[in-house]
Amino acid sequence: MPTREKSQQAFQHALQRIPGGVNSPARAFGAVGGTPVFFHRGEGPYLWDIDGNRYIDYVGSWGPLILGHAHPRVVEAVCQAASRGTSFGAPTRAETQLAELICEAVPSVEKVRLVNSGTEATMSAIRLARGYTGRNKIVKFAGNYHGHVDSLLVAAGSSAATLAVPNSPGVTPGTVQDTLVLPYNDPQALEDAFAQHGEQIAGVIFEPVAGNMGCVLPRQEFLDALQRLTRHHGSLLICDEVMTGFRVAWGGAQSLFGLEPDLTTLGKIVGGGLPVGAYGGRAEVMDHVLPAGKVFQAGTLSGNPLATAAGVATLLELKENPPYEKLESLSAQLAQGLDQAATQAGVPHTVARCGSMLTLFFSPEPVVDWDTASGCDTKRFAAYFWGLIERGVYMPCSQFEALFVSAAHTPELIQQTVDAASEVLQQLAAP
Ligand code: HOZ
Repeated sequence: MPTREKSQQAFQHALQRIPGGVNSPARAFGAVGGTPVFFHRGEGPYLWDIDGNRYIDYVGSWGPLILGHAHPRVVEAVCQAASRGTSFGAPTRAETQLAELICEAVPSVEKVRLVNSGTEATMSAIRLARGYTGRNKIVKFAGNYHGHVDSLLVAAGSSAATLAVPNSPGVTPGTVQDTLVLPYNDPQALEDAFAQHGEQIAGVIFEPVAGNMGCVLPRQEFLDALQRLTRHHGSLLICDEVMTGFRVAWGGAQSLFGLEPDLTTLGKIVGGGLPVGAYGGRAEVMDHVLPAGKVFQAGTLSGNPLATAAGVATLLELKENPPYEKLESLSAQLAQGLDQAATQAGVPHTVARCGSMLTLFFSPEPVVDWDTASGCDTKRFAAYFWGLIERGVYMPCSQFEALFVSAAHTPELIQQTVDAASEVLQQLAAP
């Protein structure tokens, strides 16, 4: 049994100076118990912790590392950029190159602004939607996550257009009074909200494949309603592709489902593992952003040379050597393997997948929204997670996160993972 003594000590040390010992709560193991693993190296599909244990990694830094850890092309680009200076606070040609790659991949994006995180991207996009339309209300969906933007940190109200309630101390009722929370995948709830508030709705922000309540697929009729109702009422459709952009396809989820959003938010892969976000859309809308227009948005390190170099190198690699067929076959192998293993063990479950993001839900019912996601057996998930850690497999530490397969994984590693999961699931099912 591998020990993690050094990780445990490092966590105790971190607790003295960092709230909760972590710089983002998602990595604190709160949902699975125990203490987080501290890492010191990643290469390809593997991570090594500070005790020297090796893991097959399915977190991939929560999505950015579609090429695997320390991809040589990305490392080379970052090192070269660093040697020329890390930040100028002034324009570089590489920023335009990254913008062009994004616009080429995602045709609904004609102009794009680079920022530093997915949170900044969604925050800026909803400000732009409000500035552009002159309206105040934003619709979001329960169980969708758009970073820690105050007005989007709203509890899951599952009935249509419920009164929004902030779900973090520090988020004032006033901040969220213009946020309408609706159930995901429910076209009727959307129809009702527009019937009631249509003229006040600036925009609707949504994850085209939800990744923050586990991986939840959209129903086509829900997507159709999003497109139709926003167009009809003059509201902006804001497609949050921070997770799905360049992940489920080169053109993102919108290319898979035939969506034409007004604005798209990106992050994760677009920065190749460095802090980058982006928001873009129709030129006529984007030209409302300062200094072309009047909607304020700024950032000292936005488009900085290091992050931009990592992003350009990653997108060029994806464009020149597309890994999407390989990712599809590896991910299908993993999804089928986990499904079979859970079935053989007699563990009630359902598997959801879109491309290389997927979740094994400990629920016998299909998961379509937050209500069905929150009914999963999270205790069983915690035992499954730790069983996999003991066997050298690192999965997201919550039932409500998607796992990611990278182009550096192989069929052999997927088989090893399925074998490990099978052992764990058999143990979980044992009386
Ligand atoms: N689901 C989160 C990001 N989309 C996990 C990462 C984090 O918040 O640290």
